[in-house]
Amino acid sequence: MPAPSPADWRRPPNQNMIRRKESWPVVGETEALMPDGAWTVRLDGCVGAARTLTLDDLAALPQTERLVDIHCVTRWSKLDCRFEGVRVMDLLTAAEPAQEAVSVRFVAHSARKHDTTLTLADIQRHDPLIALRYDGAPLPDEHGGPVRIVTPGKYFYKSCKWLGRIELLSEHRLGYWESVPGYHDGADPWREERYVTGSIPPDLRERMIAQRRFGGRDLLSCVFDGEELSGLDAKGATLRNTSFIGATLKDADFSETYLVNARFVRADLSGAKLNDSDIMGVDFSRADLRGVSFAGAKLFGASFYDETAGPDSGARLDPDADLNEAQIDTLTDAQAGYVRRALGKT
Ligand SMILES: Nc1nc2c(c(=O)[nH]1)N[C@H]1C(S)=C(S)[C@@H](COP(=O)(O)O)O[C@H]1N2
Ligand SMILES: [Mo]
Repeated sequence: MPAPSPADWRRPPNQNMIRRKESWPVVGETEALMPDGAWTVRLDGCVGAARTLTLDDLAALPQTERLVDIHCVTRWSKLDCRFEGVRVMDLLTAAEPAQEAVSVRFVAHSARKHDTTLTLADIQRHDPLIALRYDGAPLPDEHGGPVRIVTPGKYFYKSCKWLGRIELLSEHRLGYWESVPGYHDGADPWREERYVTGSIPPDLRERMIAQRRFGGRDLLSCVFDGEELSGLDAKGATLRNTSFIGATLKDADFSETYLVNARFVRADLSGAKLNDSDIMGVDFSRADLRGVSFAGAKLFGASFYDETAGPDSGARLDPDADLNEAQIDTLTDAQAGYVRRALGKT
């Protein structure tokens, strides 16, 4: 057996690798809410020495450079991202955390005052960075500039963009993604701690299957494996991490549907509409995708075959499917290669 390449042993389960030079997608909020006046980071809560730091204050503190492997919950990873900034640990030490402090809340200068939390134990273990620079240049605005958190060893939702406040808490709390859509608070990519288990009342699930209408529902981690759902109307629904393994979904309407991390393994999607859907990280291996329309779909990190099982596990694609070159380009090399061959483009 050949030795695994570094990229293989550094790839957590079910993550797809982005090419090294490639930029990474903007996930979640796309812009900061600029504060009136200068950008500041407030450090307060259960600390002896609360303070407000300007960007100049942060830049004047000792800077640490770190190569971080980014693992997004939507199944893409990017290795060796070079961030520079101030260690959260250094700031906390100077702020004299109180005895009762157990957790740290990072809050953004953003429209929804986005937040995420890490326990002090996780801070010590993962040593997050208050990043001011990426790849030798100021952090780009859309990726959290001028200043964001970068937490190595956790899914990227534990890395708050546009940092405005660091609050020490005497009781651990859940952040936005962890409490609203149900992302896993552990966020360990090696244990695939992506989502908490979702559930819907069984009678509602039966009704949804019988009527084949999901309306505008917002569901997490639901399982529809093997169900007969031909002609399903799921237009505009939010279906995070849904399992449709082996389901019959002929002519289903998934247009404008949020389907991140859905599993369509062995599903029959022939004739389905995926127009303008968000299908990042979706698994289409062994699915029937003949006649599917993909116009406007976002498919960063999606899989069309199982790389462990080989190309025989690939999805069936029409040579005239409307997957365009820009979309195929957002896949990893291996996945893009499979799709191009299946579409007869090589
Ligand atoms: N302020 C803020 N920070 C955030 C988010 C957000 O919506 N708002 N999303 C998180 C998620 S889910 C991810 S994957 C990363 C995405 O960072 P990127 O846009 O630089 O890829 O930011 C995290 N930090
Ligand atoms: Mo994310």
